[in-house]
Amino acid sequence: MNPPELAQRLHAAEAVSRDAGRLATRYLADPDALEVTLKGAQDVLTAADGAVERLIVATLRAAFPRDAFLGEEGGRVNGGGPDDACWVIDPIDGTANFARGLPHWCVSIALVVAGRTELGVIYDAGADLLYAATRGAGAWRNGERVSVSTTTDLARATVDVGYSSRTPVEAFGDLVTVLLRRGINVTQCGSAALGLARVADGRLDGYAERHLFAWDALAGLLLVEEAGGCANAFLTGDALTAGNETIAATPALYAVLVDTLAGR
Ligand code: LIP
Repeated sequence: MNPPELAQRLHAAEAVSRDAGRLATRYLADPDALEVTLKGAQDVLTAADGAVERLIVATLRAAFPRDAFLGEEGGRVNGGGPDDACWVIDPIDGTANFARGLPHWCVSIALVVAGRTELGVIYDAGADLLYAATRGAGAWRNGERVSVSTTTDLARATVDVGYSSRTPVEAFGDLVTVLLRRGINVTQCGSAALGLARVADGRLDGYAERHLFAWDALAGLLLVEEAGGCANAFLTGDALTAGNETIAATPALYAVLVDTLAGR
């Protein structure tokens, strides 16, 4: 994909993420319309998730009819071969927070081309913060360049973590215990994409979760890399559909997180 084609897609993703955030916010104004259900234990789904994803897919498909789509709620649309452009969409990341009117949720859109994330957009509608990155062109928040923190002292570091029933409770407990024992402050905001965006803009120093799906993680991982941080190679094997572990941090903290998740 050439730079002008990528630039067109970034502009479209930024615009539709704002529209998606406005649509999700309208649902919050009418709790009866939310229709909150569970896909599994603590795996919340609302009517807004589907409506927002349909808006994003319809808008981007009209603009880029040859592109493929992979959404958290709608699955694969337009098929596409391994070298085609594929949009990877989490319409509302942090759905459990969204369903209860808590602030930590966002729209997350990534574009994968030939197995590599080439652009990522995360929109924190509650705070009106639009994060965007294309590979090699830096990470941005509301049009201003951002970078990871310069934290090196673990006693000053804060790492956001996430958990889902897809991984053992004990493994999550071990992760938190080891980080706390190393003097690191641990938070769990409940949205991986937002946690990763906040690593990119320097307000957090790392993010770790033992399993995430591509739609949760890809946009945020690119933001962190483009902001001067380190991130694990998420898209190995069948990770685009099966998911993978997610580790992203400042250069000073990254090895600590890798070792902690590896039990070293
Ligand atoms: C959520 C992630 C969160 C993770 C949750 C869930 P969703 O995504 O952002 O970090 O811990 O288990 O996967 O379901 O709100 O899109």
